[in-house]
Amino acid sequence: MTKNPTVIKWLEEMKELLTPDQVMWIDGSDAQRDALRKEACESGEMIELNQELLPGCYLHRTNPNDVARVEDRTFICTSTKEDAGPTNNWCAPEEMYKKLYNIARGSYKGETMYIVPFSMGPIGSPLAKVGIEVTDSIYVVLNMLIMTRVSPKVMEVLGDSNDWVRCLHSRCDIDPEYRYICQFPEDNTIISVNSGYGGNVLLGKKCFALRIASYQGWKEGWMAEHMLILGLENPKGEVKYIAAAFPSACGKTNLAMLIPPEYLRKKGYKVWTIGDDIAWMRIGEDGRLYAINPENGFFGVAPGTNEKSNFNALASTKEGTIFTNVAHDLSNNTVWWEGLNKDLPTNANDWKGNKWDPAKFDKADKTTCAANPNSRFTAPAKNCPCISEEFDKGAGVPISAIVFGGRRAKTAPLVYQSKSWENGVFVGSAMASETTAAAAGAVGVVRRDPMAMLPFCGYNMADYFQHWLDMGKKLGDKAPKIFNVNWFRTDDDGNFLWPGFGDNMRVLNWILDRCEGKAEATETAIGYVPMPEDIDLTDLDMDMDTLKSILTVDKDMWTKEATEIEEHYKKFGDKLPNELREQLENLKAAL
Ligand code: OXD
Ligand code: MN
Repeated sequence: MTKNPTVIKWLEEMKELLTPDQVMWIDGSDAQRDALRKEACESGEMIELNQELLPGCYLHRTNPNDVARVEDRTFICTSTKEDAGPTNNWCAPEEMYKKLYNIARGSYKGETMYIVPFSMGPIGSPLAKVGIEVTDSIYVVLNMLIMTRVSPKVMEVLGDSNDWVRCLHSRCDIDPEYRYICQFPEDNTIISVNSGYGGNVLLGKKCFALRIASYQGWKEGWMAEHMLILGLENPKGEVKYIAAAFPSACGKTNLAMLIPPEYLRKKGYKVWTIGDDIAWMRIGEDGRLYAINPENGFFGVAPGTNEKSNFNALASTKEGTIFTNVAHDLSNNTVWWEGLNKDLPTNANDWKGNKWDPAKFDKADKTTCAANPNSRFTAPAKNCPCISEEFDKGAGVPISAIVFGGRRAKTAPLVYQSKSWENGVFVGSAMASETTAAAAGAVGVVRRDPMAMLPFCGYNMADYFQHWLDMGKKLGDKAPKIFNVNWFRTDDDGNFLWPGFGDNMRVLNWILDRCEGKAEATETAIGYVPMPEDIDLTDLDMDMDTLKSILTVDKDMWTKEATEIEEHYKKFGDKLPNELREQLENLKAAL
């Protein structure tokens, strides 16, 4: 498949370490994929679903000890601890290689070593990068075929270059005691052992496209961000692009695939999806910031996805999709999860494969769920009814606005615009979300998650903030405008005041109007807030007073917020960029 000496050398090392019985290059062909699907069904690794209702769709169950990303077992292995920074687990590369090689040694015995050459981003795009994953799991191969672009062309494009990411995955014994997800950014290397769960083993995604790529972006002058990308088309047919970062459980996939309210659809407004999770962004020849989605599919959370909450995501799962840890509806050999519809299946197996009793189902008790709360679908992006025609083009789309957001019951207004790029970086660096009743632990606890990158930044986060500031200097007046949104303001009884979902389009329209200098705003201590009449409430059951209430900036709350940001910043010590310290002082003074 290749003459690239660096690839040949690494694969030889891997063979020697892992001692597989056979080696198979994955070529992206339908015939090879079909044979692997068949083999996985025969071994019980996957279950073939109803091929009339869900053609090309399969169900997989992971070990119950292995159902989510494991942040406490995720390491950034740089030469010095300082390079990994205060927000990452760190281990010296030498020590970690030794430990992981000891765990993985001989672990492919009796198995096939699958070699998956993949491109993150359209093959050959100047914004794309190449990786090679070796794995002993057919499930991983089949997921990689959906989530990335796999083809012999990838190796052609790579040629003799050494600019590719080495990805080693071994299931070993799925032993949580020896589970490690390790990034070696200085060596373009990722090693994942003892897991079979998507986020830990589809190494193109979080490990490469965020942790390794953020480090590469820092060194090479571009950005890898935990952001969705969408295009908003107005009735004149003009499309403007927005990139948005939110911590988990804030509706990123829903926003990426939003369906505008009816009155806007009738006028001719449309939303086009480019990506739902990751954006790679570079400065283009015209000086603007261009973004691609490096992925080729969606690895979405199933529970809560339904025709109303996200019609387009659900439609994306109807063909060629792998479901992981959802319930198996035996009545028609399809899948089910909490929130799909109101009809609890009466003849189903739960995500562990045990008979599920709907009579025992209690919404408040996650242990009674049919589907694991973090159950997933791996769906091809091309299935999405609103996928953008720019999705597969390598040039990327010019970003007009960057949007940050979080779940804040009271503090943050529905939307505000930062006062400058530096001020926007400050807003992103202080991003926070409140924990919900859905997760264990106290409700309403604020977790700071800068740019939604806390678990994904592959180097010192203070350097990452500086990199953002440096990118702003390079972009100058061509820089996207930076905004913050909060769909989650509540009244005193905890009821949401903003309808969210498709109605978020009303806010996106204000954001784009601001980018074009078309909308007014009120200057507050934290930034520019809309004039209430500029948020279009047509057909909404919402009065002006409620809208005004969610646009307020409360001085006392923000004074407390400023104190908390100061505390958050202490972690970074002297490395915190001065510009951000100044921004904090400006905020305090303005309050
Ligand atoms: C994801 C995540 O799976 O952010 O996308 O956890
Ligand atoms: Mn994500």
